[in-house]
Amino acid sequence: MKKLKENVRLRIETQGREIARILENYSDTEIGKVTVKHLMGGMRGLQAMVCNTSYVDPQKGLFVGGFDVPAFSGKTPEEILYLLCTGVFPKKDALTELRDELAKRHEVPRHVWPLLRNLPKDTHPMTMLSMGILAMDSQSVFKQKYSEGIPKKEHWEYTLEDSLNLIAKLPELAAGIYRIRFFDGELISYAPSLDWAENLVHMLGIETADSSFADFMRLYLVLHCDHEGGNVSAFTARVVNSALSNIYYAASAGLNGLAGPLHGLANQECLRFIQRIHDQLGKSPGKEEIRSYVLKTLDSGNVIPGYGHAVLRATDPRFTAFLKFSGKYCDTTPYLQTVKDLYAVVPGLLKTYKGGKVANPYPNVDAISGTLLHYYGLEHFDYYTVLFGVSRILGFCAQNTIARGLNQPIIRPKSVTNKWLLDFLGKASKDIKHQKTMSIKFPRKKQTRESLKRE
Ligand code: HAX
Repeated sequence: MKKLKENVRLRIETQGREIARILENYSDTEIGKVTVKHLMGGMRGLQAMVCNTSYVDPQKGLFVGGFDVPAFSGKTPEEILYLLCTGVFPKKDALTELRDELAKRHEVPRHVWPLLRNLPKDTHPMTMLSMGILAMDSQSVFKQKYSEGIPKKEHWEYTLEDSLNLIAKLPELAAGIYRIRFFDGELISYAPSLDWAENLVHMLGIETADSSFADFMRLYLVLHCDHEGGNVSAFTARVVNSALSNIYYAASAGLNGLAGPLHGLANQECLRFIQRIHDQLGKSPGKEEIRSYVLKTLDSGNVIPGYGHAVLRATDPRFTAFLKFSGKYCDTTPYLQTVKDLYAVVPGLLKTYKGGKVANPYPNVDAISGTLLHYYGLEHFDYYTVLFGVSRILGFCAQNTIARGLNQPIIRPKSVTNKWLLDFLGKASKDIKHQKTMSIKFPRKKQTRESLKRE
């Protein structure tokens, strides 16, 4: 992995110089304000951290290394991993080197399988993925080297080493979970001639008539790779790794956040939602019937899965990329038709729902991804977030390798109590009253007695 490592080193050096320059000149410069709403509202919109692997523009969506979704969605997951880590796409020899590295490291340690097999049969596959990864922490090179006392400047090298080991094993681990959880537990062997995504498809062992399954899996694993630093899973992974917990701990923790229905689990929830529509309204409901169903769902106090976003304020370009893919391969299924009908109906309804309270009425990536997984024969909804997780670990690994290279400190924001806040606000409101009095006493413009009275 000489080339990847060299380019990661270059990126860390460049970013290190940028950070030094920023800190030297602007350490105490304010870039925004913190409001009470930020404190009470999940810090939504608060700019409080830096992440350079990717960026989400509220209108244009995800950018990875400066490339928007249409520009990077035709690439392979290996190319995206390289891009996330280095900021550039790999040349042919660097890509071959990375693929060979991943192939060399593909094997899941043996002790992981009995652990997964011994879990209750109804364990959620996300629990299995998180536990499988956590169990591999025994192989952490970072942990070993840290206990030997390596200098701080080498932390990133062993984080990268752990990251490649972890990423390489994900197809075998994720496919194994599928086989254990939903079939007879017999595992399918890794095929050295296949790439990362193809191997995952191969080891799942799903009989599908459609040869575009591997292409779809590549697209799926590319589109879910990263979504800047503040989302629940990436942020959790960053916080955990900032304590110098190794990447296995960090990835496992991040996945536990991804497993929530407001985050990664939404893709299984979306297909469930569509299935319920079909159960109640038949396989080809009209738009009016769908509209009533959506309204009923909203009235019952439930969210419409796959719609809304904390950052995006337009249709997620990842949704659009999947829609385009489906147009080429599988446009005619009833589920996809309902995805399209929901897209025609839901934004209009959410725009006015709760007096326009929904910040983003448009679909996110989850509104379609599960439907496509189902088309390719993945009928176990509970498994969908595992594939999301496999992809998102690319982002976790890149973000944390770079953070270690930049020696970023432990993350530890300060919390306050209600009492502190009430005292502070009481004092602030007195200050405001005081300032008002002062402005009356010393008006800037010449004012008449009448205008002062009005004020
Ligand atoms: N349906 C109904 N109501 C919705 C809604 C939706 N799809 N999206 C937001 N709202 C509601 C919120 O529940 C909130 O209501 P309350 O104040 O009564 O609690 C109000 O609109 C304002 O919320 P917001 O500011 O628009 O959204 P948030 O940033 O708080 O939350 C969520 C963003 C994605 C969690 C939210 O839109 C949601 O729950 N969507 C449905 C679930 C979903 O699709 N999740 C996947 C998101 C993408 C992702 O992370 N994938 O992993």
